[in-house]
Amino acid sequence: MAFGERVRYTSIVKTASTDRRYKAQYDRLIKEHERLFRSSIHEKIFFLPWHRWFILEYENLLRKIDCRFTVAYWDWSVDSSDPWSTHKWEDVWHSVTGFGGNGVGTERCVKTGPFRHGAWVPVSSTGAKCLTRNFNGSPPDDVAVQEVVLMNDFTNFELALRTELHDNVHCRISGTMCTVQSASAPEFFLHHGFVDKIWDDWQKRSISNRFAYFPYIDRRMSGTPYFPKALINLRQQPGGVRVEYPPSQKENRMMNRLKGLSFTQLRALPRKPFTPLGPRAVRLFHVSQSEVIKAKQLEKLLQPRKSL
Ligand SMILES: [Cu+2]
Repeated sequence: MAFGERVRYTSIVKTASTDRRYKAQYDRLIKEHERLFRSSIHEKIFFLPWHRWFILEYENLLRKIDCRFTVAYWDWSVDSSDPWSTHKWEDVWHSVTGFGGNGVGTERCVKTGPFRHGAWVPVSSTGAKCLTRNFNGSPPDDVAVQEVVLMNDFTNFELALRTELHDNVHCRISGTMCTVQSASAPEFFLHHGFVDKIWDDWQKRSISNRFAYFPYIDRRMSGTPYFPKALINLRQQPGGVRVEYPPSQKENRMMNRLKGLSFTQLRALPRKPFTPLGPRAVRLFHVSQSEVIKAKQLEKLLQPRKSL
C-alpha cells in the first residue's frame, strides 16, 4: 500500500472504534469474537470460514466510513527475518503509516502510533486501559508458508495453517493478540487477512481443494446465519462481495525464487529456523493433545533440514 493509503487505513479503524456513530456496532462485532472464542470457531470445523465471515463483517462496517476501505493483509512470512522493525515507513509497526510499535514497561502498553496509550482504548470486558504487545521470536518464513500451501491433505493443511501459522503468530506478537480479547487489537485483521489469503492460495490449486471438507458440514457457524460452504468461494461472498488478495511486491520476488520447487526441494533450502508453536498459544486456542502431537510432526517438516 502507498503511504497515503496506509495513513487512511488506520484513521478509518480509529474512526470506527471511537466515533459515536460507529462505536456501538464496532464494539458489538469485536466482542462476538471473545464471546464465541471457545465455541468451535478455533477448531477445524469452523476456523477458516468463520474468520473469513468475520473479516467481511468488519470490512462492511468500515466501508460505511469510507467506501475505499478494504482489509489489508500483513505477510509476516516475507518479513520473518526482521518482523518487528518500526523505522521504515513500509513497516507494519511504523508510528505514522502503521499500527505503532512494541509495548513497553512492565504493563507492555503500546505508546506509539495511532493506537497508543492515552489516545485509544481497546474494546475490553476486563477494563484493559491500553493495547499491549510483547514482540518475540520469528514468525514462520516464506518457505514454511509455501510448504503449507503445497500440502495435499486438507486435514494436514488446515492443522498446519491453524496451529503452526495462525496460533503461533498470535503469540509472537503477544500482548492483546495472545488473549481471548485478540480481536480488539487492530493488527488482528492484518494477521487474519494473511491467514485467509493462504487458504485462498491453497483453494486455487485445484477443484478438490476448493470443495474440500466444508461443503459436508451441515451446521451453521456460531453466531452467524451461514453454513461454512457459503464462504468457500472468495469471489462469491455473502452480499455479492468479490475478494481478491493481490500478491505483494515482496511476495512476487520470493515466488520467483520458490516457484516450481517441490516440497522436498523447499525443505533442502538452508534457512534460519522459525520460533516453534509454544505452550501459551496451545493453551489459549485449546489445541487438543492429539492435535498438538500431529502439529509438532508437521512443524518438523516445516523447519529447515539444514539451518543457517
Ligand atoms: Cu479467532
